[in-house]
Amino acid sequence: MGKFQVMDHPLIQHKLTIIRDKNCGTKVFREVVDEITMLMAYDVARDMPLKDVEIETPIAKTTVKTLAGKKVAIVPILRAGIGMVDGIMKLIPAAKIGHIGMYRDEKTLEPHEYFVKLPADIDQRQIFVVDPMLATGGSSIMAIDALKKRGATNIKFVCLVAAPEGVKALRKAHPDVDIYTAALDDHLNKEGYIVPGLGDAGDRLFGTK
Ligand code: U5P
Repeated sequence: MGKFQVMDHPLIQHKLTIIRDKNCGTKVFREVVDEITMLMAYDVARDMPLKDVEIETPIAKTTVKTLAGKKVAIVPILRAGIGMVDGIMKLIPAAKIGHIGMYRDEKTLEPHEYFVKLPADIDQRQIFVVDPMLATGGSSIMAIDALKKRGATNIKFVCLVAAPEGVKALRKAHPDVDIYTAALDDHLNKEGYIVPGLGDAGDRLFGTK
């Protein structure tokens, strides 16, 4: 079974409170999502494997560590996931970025895949799938289905706010996937929004409402 981790570092909790507030505007929302994602990425990357390299400091030759593992791909679920790409890129600048476009039918709440563009060697990469909200789990399950269909095996899912319903569904559908969230909220409402949540993450990031 994959990991399930609520990353409740005080800085993360504080910053999450800023963006939950309905009076937080688009500019601050975007900046703080970026900061939270960077803080999360630091710990999500904790189990990245290292290997020895020999280098020469100004003083002596020495054997030290460098990242050895699979190369990384960040895969945002469009459109809200885009807000979480830069925060990870700041720490792992060599990562490639894939995109998976999903939209949610507002009546049935069923997700639909409309766009998939991934690095050619996606099957070789450590993948961070990002979406700020894990609500019903429909989008993340389908995005991860799309990745596995193309050979991906090493997948972590990173979100800011999760509902218990979504965590349960994602773990059932993809038990091998590690899930990292900044907060585990109370429940989903009838419209599929997380309560208390932070509203529609895409609209708040891009100022579309
Ligand atoms: N979503 C929100 N806020 C919520 C619930 C869902 O923005 O409170 C959006 C997210 O953008 C995410 C998608 O991409 O819906 C996740 O929904 P689901 O497929 O997990 O239900």
